[in-house]
Amino acid sequence: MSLQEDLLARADVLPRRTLAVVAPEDPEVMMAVLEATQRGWIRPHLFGNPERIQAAAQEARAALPEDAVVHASNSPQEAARAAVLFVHSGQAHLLMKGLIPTATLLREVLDEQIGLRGGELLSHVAVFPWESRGRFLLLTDAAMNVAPGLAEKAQIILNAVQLAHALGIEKPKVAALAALETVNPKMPATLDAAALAKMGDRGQLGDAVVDGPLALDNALSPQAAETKGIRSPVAGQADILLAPDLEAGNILYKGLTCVAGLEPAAILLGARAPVVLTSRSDSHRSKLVSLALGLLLLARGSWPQESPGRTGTK
Ligand code: COD
Repeated sequence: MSLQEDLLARADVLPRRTLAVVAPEDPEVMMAVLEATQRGWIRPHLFGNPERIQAAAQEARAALPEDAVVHASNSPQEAARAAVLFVHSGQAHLLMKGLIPTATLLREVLDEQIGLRGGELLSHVAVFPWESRGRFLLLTDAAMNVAPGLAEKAQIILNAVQLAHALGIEKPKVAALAALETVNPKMPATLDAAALAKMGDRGQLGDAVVDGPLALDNALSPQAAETKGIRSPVAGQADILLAPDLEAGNILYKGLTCVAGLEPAAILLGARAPVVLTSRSDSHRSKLVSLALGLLLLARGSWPQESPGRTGTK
């Protein structure tokens, strides 16, 4: 069984949840949502333009569940606002991004009145199934935090560690990435990485092993680490890659998908509910596995706030 299939099978036995989808006006989103519905994972509520949603369902050759569509025709922002409010008010357990720019959705998620802030920093984690190594590779943050400082990077690591634990990685190895493995005062990413490594040593970053700075090859390739003589419990074996900023993270994400052909799942952590946040160009499989991640996280019950009225059983 592939790593992705294993995740899907794990979601098959979890309680059914209510999902709010923002602008699912795209066949790839629709296929993922409808497959998740058929597998018994979710009750979907689809926020957006009804005609375009119907057209996407037809293109995906799938029938929409009755009463699933919630009218929000004017703009993707209107759909985002309505869907976020739906989750905020406890009517859905998780949120999913459809055909809408990431920043437009995130602004609604961050809204102080109706948003999903949970008191922590929100951050994005991508999960790549690395089949040839038989394990998952997590990358953060490729989509939300533009230029995180040291404190933000620490919280970004804590969020990713939470997801790694949900995936069954007991003590994830975290590589704080930079362009090289030595500290260079002219390269701020190396300074942050060294400080994070020390925070990790002192137990400030949860149940994880953190090291840095590490260049990408040193983080992932045991041979590269050996050739360079790097003695580190993380080198060559990283489970989580912390990017120094969003540009680097996003380029690495797209490199892994477009060049290496890996199919990511992706999710936002730190909010009051899991937010499934894949790239608009990701496949329906990628979106389905991302939904499975959201369900796994909910099943661990580690969310900052759960509304009392929610029902979590099939
Ligand atoms: N977690 C918690 N609170 C946050 C976070 C966060 N990660 N980011 C901002 N906030 C809070 C701030 O403290 C503030 O109170 C409020 O939200 C607004 O913050 P600003 O002023 O930074 O808000 P914006 O609207 O200028 O920016 C927020 C975005 C998420 C839109 C911005 O960070 C962004 O554009 N991120 C990148 C999104 C993107 O384009 N990704 C592309 C790759 S897919």
